[in-house]
Amino acid sequence: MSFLQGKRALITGIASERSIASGIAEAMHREGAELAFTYQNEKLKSRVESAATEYGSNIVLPLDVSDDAQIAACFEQLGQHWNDGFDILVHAIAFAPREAIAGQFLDGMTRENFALAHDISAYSLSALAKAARPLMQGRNGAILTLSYLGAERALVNYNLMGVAKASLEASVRYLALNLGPEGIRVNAISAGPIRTLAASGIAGFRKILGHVEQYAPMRRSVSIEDVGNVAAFLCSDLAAGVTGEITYVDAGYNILG
Ligand code: 0WD
Repeated sequence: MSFLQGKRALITGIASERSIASGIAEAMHREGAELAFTYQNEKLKSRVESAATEYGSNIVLPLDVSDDAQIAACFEQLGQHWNDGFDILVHAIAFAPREAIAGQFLDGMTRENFALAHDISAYSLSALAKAARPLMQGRNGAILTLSYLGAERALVNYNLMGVAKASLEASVRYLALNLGPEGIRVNAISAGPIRTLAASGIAGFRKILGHVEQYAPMRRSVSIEDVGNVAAFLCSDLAAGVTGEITYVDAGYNILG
């Protein structure tokens, strides 16, 4: 059905083929979108380049979201490739120091850790939205980010990342309010636990996954394909009436009491 035919999407956050962003790229490519990619550092460059090649893209740009100059350069270069603009921005980026996503909440709580986690995991969404905005005018654009249940519930070990995700989810709503009049929608997917590089940093991740597989209504965890398909839908014109929403792709786990 190719419901993203004619759309252009910038995908951030590919660190491996297991990354949620890889599942999103796969689904968006299948639905006909033209893709561009960013990589965080030189170590990840060749991996992201091979992903781009797989999806017929030659737009691969450096982007460490902690660096304002890189954000500006990224969208300037993107504008050279896609000079009449682009439609979809996928933000699949998060970071917190390891000691802040293990053990007791207060143990890893320092001013530095708090600032860093919020900078990379929450502020970066608004920073990218601001830089992307001029290129997304007049095209029924969509911005999508990734969150987790720890944003709204106190979950063991998720700790500081939960606070940063709460900020991210609030940012989704305020961005939706700000950008709605320009036809740009902003949404998040709250994904169930998936084994990725970022997940491996969370203490006790295997146990969390096992718990979901045992108790979620669907009695399974979700895959990057599950998330990718919903991401493609949310960023397509099929979801033209949806903005400011947090959509769960978690096999129903969040409804449990
Ligand atoms: O269970 C999970 N895996 C869930 C992940 C459940 C619910 C939500 N999420 C979220 C994450 O919090 C994140 O926002 O999904 C998003 C994507 O995460 P992922 O696919 O699970 O993880 P991964 O494959 O590691 O990609 C995240 C990437 C980083 O990877 P590493 O592991 O190298 O930190 O985010 C990127 C980086 O490539 N990233 C950055 N990109 C640009 N600038 C930066 C940065 N400063 N820091 C991290």
